[in-house]
Amino acid sequence: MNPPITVAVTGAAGQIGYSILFRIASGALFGPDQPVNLRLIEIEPALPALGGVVMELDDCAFPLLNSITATSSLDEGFKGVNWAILVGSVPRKAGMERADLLNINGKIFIGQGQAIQRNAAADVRVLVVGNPCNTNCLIAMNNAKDVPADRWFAMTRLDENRAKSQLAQKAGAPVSSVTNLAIWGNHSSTMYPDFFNAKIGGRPVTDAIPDHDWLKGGFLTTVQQRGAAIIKARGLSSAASAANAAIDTVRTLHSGTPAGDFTSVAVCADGSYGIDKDLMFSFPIKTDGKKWEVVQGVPVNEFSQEKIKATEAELKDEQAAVKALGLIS
Ligand code: NAX
Repeated sequence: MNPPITVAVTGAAGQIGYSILFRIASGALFGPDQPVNLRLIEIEPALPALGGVVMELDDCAFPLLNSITATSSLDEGFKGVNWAILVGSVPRKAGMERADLLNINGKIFIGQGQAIQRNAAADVRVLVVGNPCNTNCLIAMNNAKDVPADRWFAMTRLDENRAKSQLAQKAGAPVSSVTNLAIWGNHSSTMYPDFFNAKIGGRPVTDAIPDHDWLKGGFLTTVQQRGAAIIKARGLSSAASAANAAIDTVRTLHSGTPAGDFTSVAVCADGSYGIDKDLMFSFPIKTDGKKWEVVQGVPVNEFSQEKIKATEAELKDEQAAVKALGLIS
């Protein structure tokens, strides 16, 4: 058996927490030979509920679950963590402006960034799920300058998975045959699922699906509005699929992308594709499980360029807003 990997999850008593913890503990994240320590972080009022989740984790008797710590202390929660999955944040409520949301959640991610820097293992990697995840990640990263910029990620894999599923259903093909699906930009309704470069069974999607009006219209809006559709149907936001996407993201970053394929995750922009440096921007990424890189040379036509610029503009606005609030320098 390998030495345990320590994983922190914030917002551990929430909906996504309830879906993700059992899968991490069962081995879905790092495989059947890899023990894990779970460090579960919640705000004080949610600790009793978190206690119930811990009881259920105990009751599963997971062979790979080496230890569980449940705490509201960030220093204790992030002690020695190799992976931090930052889920906990405050949802937008009726009457709340976007600036209010950025302000409330931004403060959470200042404290968490600082605590990660103080306490985490030297190899720590961080995935931000709590929304607005790109900008929350930017804030945490800015408050943990000793943790290298290539360790910070914000989740767009749910958008990638949603897009793959829609394309597979339209083409009548298995979802596993859909590859090379890049999500560009922000995890919001402006993100762009790039069907032009995606493939189904190795063929361009634009060949496999002749209905280009659907690709440019219904497909894009279905993927972009999927979160809202789920809230409308369920009365609650997506949780199991979000937890699944977080598992997919960490597993891919830990174990690598298949040859010739890529995945999508928001990373600190390095100037690739002309995107403003330092925005947390979703790109096509390839990795061997240790180092990752933005895949270069993915063709961007006029249609795609317009969409990519729109999502970049939204992220620049968010960046300006959190700068104005003094949350980043
Ligand atoms: P819940 O409201 O069910 O759970 C959030 C949990 O976070 C609560 O238990 C709360 O006590 C805790 N929390 C709040 N502030 C905290 C803090 N400072 N430290 C630690 N814990 C804190 O929300 P849930 O459905 O689990 O969603 C969590 C976040 O994921 C939300 O911000 C949501 O918008 C975001 N999502 C992101 C997605 C993505 O693709 N990036 C998709 C799904 C989801 O919408």
